[in-house]
Amino acid sequence: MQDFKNINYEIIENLRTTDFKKRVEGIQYGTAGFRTKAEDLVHVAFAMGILSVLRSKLKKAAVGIMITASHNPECDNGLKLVDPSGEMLETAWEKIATDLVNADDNNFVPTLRKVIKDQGINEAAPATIILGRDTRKSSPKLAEAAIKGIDACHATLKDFGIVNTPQLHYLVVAVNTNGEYGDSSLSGYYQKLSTAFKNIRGTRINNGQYSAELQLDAANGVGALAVKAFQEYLKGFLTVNVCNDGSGELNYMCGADYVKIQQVPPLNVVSKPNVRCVSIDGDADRIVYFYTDENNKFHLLDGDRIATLVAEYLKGLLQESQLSLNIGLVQTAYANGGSTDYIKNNLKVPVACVSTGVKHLHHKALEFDIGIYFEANGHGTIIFKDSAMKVIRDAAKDKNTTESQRKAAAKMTDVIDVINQTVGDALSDMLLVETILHAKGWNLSDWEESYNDLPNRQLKVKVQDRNAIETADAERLCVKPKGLQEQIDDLVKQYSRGRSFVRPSGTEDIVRVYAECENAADVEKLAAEVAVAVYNLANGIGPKPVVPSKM
Ligand code: 16G
Ligand code: ZN
Repeated sequence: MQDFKNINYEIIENLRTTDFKKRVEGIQYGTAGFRTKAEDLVHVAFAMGILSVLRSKLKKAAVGIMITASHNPECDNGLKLVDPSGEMLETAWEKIATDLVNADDNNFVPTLRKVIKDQGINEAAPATIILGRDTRKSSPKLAEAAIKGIDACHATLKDFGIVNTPQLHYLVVAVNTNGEYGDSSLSGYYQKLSTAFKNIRGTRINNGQYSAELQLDAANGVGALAVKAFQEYLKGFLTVNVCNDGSGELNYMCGADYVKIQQVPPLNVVSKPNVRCVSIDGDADRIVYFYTDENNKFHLLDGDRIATLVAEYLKGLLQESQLSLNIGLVQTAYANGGSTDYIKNNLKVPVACVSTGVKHLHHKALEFDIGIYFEANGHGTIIFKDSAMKVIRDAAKDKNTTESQRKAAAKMTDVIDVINQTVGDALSDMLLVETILHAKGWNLSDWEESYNDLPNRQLKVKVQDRNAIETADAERLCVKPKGLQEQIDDLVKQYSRGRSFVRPSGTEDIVRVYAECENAADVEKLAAEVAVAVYNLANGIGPKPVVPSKM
């Protein structure tokens, strides 16, 4: 029998008032957990170590802690908790986390006791924490602080050291399903995804316009390690040439976020025209594809493209296998209007729009038998209901159907195993896209031909208080400050296929502006005009009629 010792409040109080004193006020658990300057996070890490134990005791399952600040600069860091099913921390607990971290040092233990009482947590219950961190210089110190918190609660710690975000999510689910989802080790992760990929690829490595080689920009982040590990498993099936592999500055002019926002290739990708390139972000949960053509024009294939490619492919496999499972696609307001029109009019797949942030997309996607969700920034995955996976697996073995039906179902079972269903996973998504391009015999320009993106632009506006902006209808409508939505409507009206929305960032102290319209020359102007309207109204300068007539 294991001896479950209770939480040691004395040690906690002692540490909180010495090594892990509160450093800053008002830090918030946002869409990506806590994220700020690394030196301000040490006390946060300690508190999160403790809170993860409470969460684990409550849920009677392992909970994850990931230390990373994704695409932020090296000086930043962050912490997020991963729920037992691999999902983001439940929303109600974001406030609990925020309150605990911001409690005054001498009020920390009482706050902790209150959480335990309010949530009805059994202190004597066992707890297991899965810990992972990225390659930032500040990460070991934060991991150490979290471990101090975990140890003070006498929980079981499984420290996986350096991993990327999707690997940590995978490990949490693998542990909680006793290996049913996959072996709970990094080698289990590589093995599961690469075996399924190789099964589908078979012996024909190249096909039509598709060649099994690509360039990968790893943002100088933790993802580079996973790519290198994958190279071994994929030998002979896919050649991945890595640049920005950690030898340069993290996220500096490289990575998926940079490439998507700036719409330019990253530093150090030296490739011939029309070569297939991908950029992943600093913690490997986002991916975009791109290439530069013979006229040196840059082409981006983002999360919207991946979602449509996958939707079409899975729809085809369902038709071939004659399984009546429903597929749905989930996007955010950032999805290009071109992609949404294509999904509705050509793919004829139901499409939903939700607020930014993985938890919103993930929850909505759970409503479908097969839910495909992607943010335009390249974060996304595909989730299959347990019942849908059973139907597919049974169909692969069903002797009463035709061989082609069985084959399509069998292919889908491998597709399921290529996918990291627990969260957006850049490398799993890459293997899936490579599978589909290979099946179709496509290069990137073939893929790009399915629909045209509308020219688009994103801007950041610094205002006194970004919370002056409030939105509704999945962030497509601005309800505060008064009059701003009317101004946006007036501006948008002047541009063919114009659309624009604004929202306060959840990760930076700014307001984001998105604009798209038919004409590339106009989109900068539309974005700038909306940005001016935001600046004026959010700072209380206005309402000012910034409605310049279009020339
Ligand atoms: C976080 C979100 C990401 C979202 C981004 C928006 C998670 C795990 N990550 O990185 O999905 O796109 O925030 O950032 O939910 P913003 O609020 O600064 O625009
Ligand atoms: Zn990320």
